[in-house]
Amino acid sequence: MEEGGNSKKSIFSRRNFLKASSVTLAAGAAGQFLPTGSKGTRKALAQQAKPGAATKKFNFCGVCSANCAMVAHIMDGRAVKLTGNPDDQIAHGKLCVKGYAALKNLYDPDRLKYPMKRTNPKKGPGEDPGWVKISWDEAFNLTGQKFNEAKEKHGPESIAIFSRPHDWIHRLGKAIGTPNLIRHHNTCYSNQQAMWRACTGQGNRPWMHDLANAKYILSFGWDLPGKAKNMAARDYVKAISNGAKAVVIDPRLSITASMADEWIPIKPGTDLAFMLAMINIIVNEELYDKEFVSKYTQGLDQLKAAVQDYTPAWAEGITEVSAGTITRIAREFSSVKPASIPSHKRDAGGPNYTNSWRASFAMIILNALVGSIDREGGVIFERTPSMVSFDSLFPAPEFPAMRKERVDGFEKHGIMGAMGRGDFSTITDAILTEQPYPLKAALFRKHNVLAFPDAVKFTEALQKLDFIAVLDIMPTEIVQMADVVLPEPYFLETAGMGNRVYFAFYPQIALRQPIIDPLYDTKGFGAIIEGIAKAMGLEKYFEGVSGGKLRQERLKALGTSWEDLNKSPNGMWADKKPFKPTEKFKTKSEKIELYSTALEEAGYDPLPYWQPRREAPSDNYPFNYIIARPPMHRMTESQNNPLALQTYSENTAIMNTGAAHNLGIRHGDEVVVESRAGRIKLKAELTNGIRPDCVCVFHGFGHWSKDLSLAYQRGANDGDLIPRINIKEMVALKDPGAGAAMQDFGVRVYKA
Ligand SMILES: Nc1nc2c(c(=O)[nH]1)N[C@H]1C(S)=C(S)[C@@H](COP(=O)(O)OP(=O)(O)OC[C@H]3O[C@@H](n4cnc5c(=O)[nH]c(N)nc54)[C@H](O)[C@@H]3O)O[C@H]1N2
Ligand SMILES: Nc1nc2c(c(=O)[nH]1)N[C@H]1C(S)=C(S)[C@@H](COP(=O)(O)OP(=O)(O)OC[C@H]3O[C@@H](n4cnc5c(=O)[nH]c(N)nc54)[C@H](O)[C@@H]3O)O[C@H]1N2
Ligand code: SF4
Ligand SMILES: [Mo]
Repeated sequence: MEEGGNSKKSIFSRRNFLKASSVTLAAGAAGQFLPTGSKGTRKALAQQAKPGAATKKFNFCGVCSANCAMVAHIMDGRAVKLTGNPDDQIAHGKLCVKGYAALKNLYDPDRLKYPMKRTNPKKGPGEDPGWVKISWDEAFNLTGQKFNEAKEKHGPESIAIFSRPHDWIHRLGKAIGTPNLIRHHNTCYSNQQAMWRACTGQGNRPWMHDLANAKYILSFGWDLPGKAKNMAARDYVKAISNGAKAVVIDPRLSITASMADEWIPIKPGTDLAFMLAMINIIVNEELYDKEFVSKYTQGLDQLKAAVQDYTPAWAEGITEVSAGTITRIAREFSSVKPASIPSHKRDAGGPNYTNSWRASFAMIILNALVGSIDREGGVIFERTPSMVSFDSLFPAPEFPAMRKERVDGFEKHGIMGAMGRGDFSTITDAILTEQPYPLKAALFRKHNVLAFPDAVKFTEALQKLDFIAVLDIMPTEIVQMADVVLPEPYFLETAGMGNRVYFAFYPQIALRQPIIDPLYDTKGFGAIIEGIAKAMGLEKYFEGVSGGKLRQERLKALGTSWEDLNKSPNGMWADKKPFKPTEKFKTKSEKIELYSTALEEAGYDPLPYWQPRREAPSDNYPFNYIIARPPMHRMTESQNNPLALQTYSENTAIMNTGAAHNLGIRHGDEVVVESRAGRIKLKAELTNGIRPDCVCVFHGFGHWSKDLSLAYQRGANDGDLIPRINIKEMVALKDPGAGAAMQDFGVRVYKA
């Protein structure tokens, strides 16, 4: 690959790649994320019926948020195999490599087995917490007492709950009276969510895509096949096998790029310029879908006026992709039907750069211009069953008054602020400086230390808190920072139901049955939250609340029941109705707003004007830093899984061969990667599949918890290099999604 180059053909021809991938499939489990048909699964299921054979239970995968429905095969009380549920819209009978490996998590000997308290007050890497086993009563009482102490001395807002959104968590937060429910979204997809809300009025961004029917697929860093997301890989391969053209714009030769017709290694953080130039061509040459645009969008004239200066020649200077290539792709994209730009979380529209929200905006506009929003071959709004709400079923007594100002400043962002998601970038400085006010205690669930920008500093900040309670399943780094540990069962030991979201052309629900009895002295999430509430004297907010009743009422409203779902021969409930494209969108104008009035009202640019990223590489830090994740690992949760480690055992600094050699770095050498925030040491991995000005590090490694016996000290944490942002800086960035700018800084690399 040349730097500053024009588009390049993929280094693999498509046919050779597919041939090569089928060889890998035959060779081992690592390749199983690619679809191979569900015949084998059906045969295995048929065998279950025979007496003396394994019994089967239904569940759905909790390793990632795709939640593929699974069938568990149990022999003599032990789960021996997981397979995909053939009737699930998402799984289509297949799991991915991470899902198949989930049994190793279930039976991981390092799992948390009972409640514990620490005896060593010192916290952090290298400190032994001095765990002591305690009873559940003691765990609840200690947590309740410490939370109440913080509440009485410093106000309820001095308690923060770090957790993904959940009914029980919302209830607990309101009962305590803290506005500080802090979630990870601004490191993940908040930009995309903000922009879909602004342009289409959807509460969230769409989670699915009709890739199988697309004839032209344009990816700006979209790489779900490279995450082993089965449903995406399956349809991507199907589309290109049916003759669709795939073009991947990515500084790195991703797995998606390796299967594409064309790989365009764009300069990082400049996709917005490429997209604006595409819009310029499509609008000026009137190549857009006239019927769709006039019927379902508003703001074309303002958009046209705004993009006049954004010519392909202008974009060439910014993106290092030739004007000819940009023009050709704009024309192809708007003439082949259906064409679309799939997008998920951390692609060019994710919270990677300070201009990423504008790129997310431009991607929505491009999809709208070619009529690919909620249409065949395009981005699809998932069709999920409507659910009775927790609050309507369990109305609460009046909640205490709550301070509006959040400790992470998230309420200061119009559009996303209202959703109360949370900011992982600003929380560290807020704790350290006690601004806007002091935080004294925290409850953590499903969030780990290594997920925070500048994780080293975040760990330091946590040492300032008086008390930390952690709900977890494994002794990860956040557990090492805990005063009290409240262990939960693994999802395979729990009951529940899950809407199909990632592939929901029609409403469908999957059943979750405990596949074995819980192995340890754990308690379900709801029971733990209620236990804490009771110990705090807040039991009135949870009176009558029950997960069983919630499930039952939700199913009743759909005309079925928990009993029926449990009796269903395939572990699924479905309301198969034909797909009806959206006619009216949920914006003020009931159209897709190319000129967003919602953004304008909230004080943001209503159009995706050009803005460069915050911090391009400099003489001091000459490399772009790229973060991605490998197919076989899941965030910081799988590095103790022996199967995942067999296929990928530690992360590396992925560099361009020529650029590394210029620095005297050879494949396998130890190198230091350093940013203005920190430094990490790992092995260099050299490839031609990355731009010479980039270094890529996969996320998930660098564990310092000694209780993770396999994960301990493998590789390094990419996030030690990400500069945190304080509230003032975050507000000044005027990003409607309050994105964490995960890659918006330069790094230097040298031999260790
Ligand atoms: N296997 C696996 N799957 C997962 C996860 C996991 O940990 N493991 N995590 C899940 C979660 S929570 C998330 S958020 C998603 C994330 O999954 P993705 O959204 O696929 O995000 P990344 O893995 O970060 O990959 C982003 C891609 O963007 C490219 N990129 C970086 N900078 C630029 C740029 O400036 N321009 C362009 N065009 N491309 C760029 C990178 O090279 C990379 O190929 O994956 C989900 N699925
Ligand atoms: N440096 C860096 N930071 C990042 C990212 C990155 O690429 N690089 N990516 C960002 C993104 S996209 C995301 S989505 C976030 C994810 O960040 P997190 O949501 O914090 O995800 P993990 O780091 O995997 O940590 C999850 C924790 O939950 C625990 N856990 C798993 N299952 C259960 C369960 O059923 N119950 C309970 N109680 N605990 C459980 C795990 O053991 C682990 O301690 O990270 C963000 N932070
Ligand atoms: S894609 Fe893989 S990890 Fe995610 S839910 Fe499906 S099987 Fe599980
Ligand atoms: Mo994410």
